[in-house]
Amino acid sequence: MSIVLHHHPFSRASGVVWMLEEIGIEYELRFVDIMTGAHKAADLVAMNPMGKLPILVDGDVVVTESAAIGLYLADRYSLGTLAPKTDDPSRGTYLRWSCFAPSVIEPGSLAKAQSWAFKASQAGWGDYGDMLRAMESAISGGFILGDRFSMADVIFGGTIRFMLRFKMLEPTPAFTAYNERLGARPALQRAEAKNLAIAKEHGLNP
Ligand SMILES: N[C@@H](CCC(=O)N[C@@H](CS)C(=O)NCC(=O)O)C(=O)O
Repeated sequence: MSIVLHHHPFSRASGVVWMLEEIGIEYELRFVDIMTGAHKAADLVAMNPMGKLPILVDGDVVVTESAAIGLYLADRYSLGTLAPKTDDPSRGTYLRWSCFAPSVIEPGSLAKAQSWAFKASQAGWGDYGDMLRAMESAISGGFILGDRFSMADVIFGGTIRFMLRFKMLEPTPAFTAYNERLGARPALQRAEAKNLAIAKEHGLNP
């Protein structure tokens, strides 16, 4: 099997399992015990100098950064389906909101939760209220690309699901309805079952 995901069920690697299930290819999950620091082993740090999960290995290709992994998988294995083709005008919207999740939502939410002092005009994640309005605007058509589900929904939606679950985001009607649409994806349900089974196998309580 050429695709290997270095994985821990309580890490962002759990979201990559959803990506892989949406793509529908074979893959191997290799458990890395982040609780004991196994992700700092030399062979893993050689692949990801950040010493973090997830790490996806596809033959000779190593991809880290969850959003990059999703974009890579969709381009490589689902171009024209989960990723708009490069000449499809919807690709701009697809990339825009895929990048918004790690570059605005993640730091913006952390800044809010930890009361960081910063100038919204200087910080790339800007003002928290603006961020929330932007997020709601992105899903006003149903999915990021309207009625067409794409890998952008796994990336952006995965972040929203995580934040709702851990009460880092107010469950407005728009976010709640989007979360329900995502929750109906069979690939997400399979991924959650796999993550849960691996957690149980390793004696971890979700
Ligand atoms: N920007 C990275 C973040 C990766 C990350 O922070 N991973 C966490 C788990 S979710 C990790 O490996 N933490 C262990 C550590 O930093 O020692 C991504 O999106 O993949």
